Amino acid sequence: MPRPIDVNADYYQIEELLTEEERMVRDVARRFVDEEFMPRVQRCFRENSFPMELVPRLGQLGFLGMTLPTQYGCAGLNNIAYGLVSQELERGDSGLRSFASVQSSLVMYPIYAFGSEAQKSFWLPRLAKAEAIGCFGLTEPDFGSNPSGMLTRAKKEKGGYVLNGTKRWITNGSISDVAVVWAKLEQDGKDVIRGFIIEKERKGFTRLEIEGKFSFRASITSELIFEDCWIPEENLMPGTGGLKSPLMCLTQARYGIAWGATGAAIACYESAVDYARHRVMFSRPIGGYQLVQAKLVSMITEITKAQLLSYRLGKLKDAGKMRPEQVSMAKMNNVSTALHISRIARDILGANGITDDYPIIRHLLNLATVNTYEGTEDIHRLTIGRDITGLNAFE
Ligand code: TGC
Ligand code: FAD
Repeated sequence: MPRPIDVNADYYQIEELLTEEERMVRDVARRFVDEEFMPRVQRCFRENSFPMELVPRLGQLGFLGMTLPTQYGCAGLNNIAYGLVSQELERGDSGLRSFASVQSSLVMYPIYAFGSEAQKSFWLPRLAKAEAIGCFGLTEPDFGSNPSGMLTRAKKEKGGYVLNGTKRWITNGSISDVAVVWAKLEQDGKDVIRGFIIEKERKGFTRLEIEGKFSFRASITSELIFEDCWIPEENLMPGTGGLKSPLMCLTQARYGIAWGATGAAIACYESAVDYARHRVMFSRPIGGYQLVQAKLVSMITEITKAQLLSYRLGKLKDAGKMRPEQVSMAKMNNVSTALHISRIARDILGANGITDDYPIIRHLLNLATVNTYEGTEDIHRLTIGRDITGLNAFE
């Protein structure tokens, strides 16, 4: 389906708040999605594959690690530009935005924030150019919302570490060249969560693709298994120490998701408005009926509120004032709103709403995952609840 040109999801002229550079970056992402990604997405979703041929393009366009410094081959752009790119990529598909989120926020960010100079100068330029693909292993089969309970262990041995454990639900796991993996290491008689860089060739490292997903079908999700996997000492990221290290990465990724989910909502809204204006039932376009209009109005109102939340969050992030709890609010609100919008949009399309001739059912199925990963809606609600009451529901 061509993108309707006469529908504008920028109801509050947020465009005017953007700098020329931010608009330019956004427009590059928009063209890439419309011209290169959209013609492929239906096939990928049907076949449960990621369009690997576009991976180098993500690097060429500067979309990987785009806020990191130019010294490491990154674009050095601000967080509004990063947010706008996330929004455009997820207007295409959550799997496309996820690819960029994982590489940028969950692989390049920890290497940048916690890595040695040697790790940074080796990995960051390669990851920025998409010469290497990365994944992030935190979740385990029995430890999702509560990663502090993880069972994966690293044991110190002469010259390196031996890893044992299983990570599950890992985006890009089986197509990655390198994994950032979190494991407990005994230090001074205490278990401390540390981050390790693990190349795919390491003996004892197995990756298995998870099959049977009805969500994120244009994305690869995997299990990582470590069985006496030896890695050298220099693969430990020296700056990591405690659960706070992976949680800091999640804050970066959740920021991008808050913007991205709105992109998926916009795709659903645009498709629904276009459909409602043209679909005739009882001899009038359904968009002329008050009940349908009420649904469309609630969609654009929620999209506008989500855009403003993201924009303000971006300004706080660029000013170095953003708090993780503020990110929780934007992730929770914008994703659950997008999921709700996708459901209303699907309803407006009637039977056509369940086919992949339109983007809506694909976004709806994807958003069910986005509402779960990177902290479920409940976890973010409880995080904000803890912040405003001072009482910890997790204890
Ligand atoms: P808690 O005591 O709250 O925190 C431990 C330390 O970390 C600090 N902290 C954070 N720092 C930065 N950003 C955040 N978001 C932070 N949240 C907490 C905190 O201040 C503390 O610091 P310190 O100095 O006192 O040590 O830890 P807890 O065990 O009570 O857990 C809290 C909870 C439940 C919120 C946390 O575990 C959590 O966020 N759970 C959700 C797990 C999750 O989101 N997993 C995501 C896996 S990755 C993924 O889904 C990738 S999808 C990628 C894609 O495809 O796009
Ligand atoms: P659980 O933690 O078992 O939660 C189940 C339900 O219980 C949820 O509704 C939850 O909100 C609720 N719940 C849990 N605790 C509480 C509580 N204290 N109070 C109230 N309710 C609670 N992980 C990675 O590490 N790397 C990745 O790249 C990655 N990619 C993913 C890609 C996909 C497609 C998916 C589906 C997941 C991915 N994940 C990844 C894992 C994801 O982060 C976890 O699924 C998520 O954190 C939730 O964990 P869980 O699935 O174990 O759910």
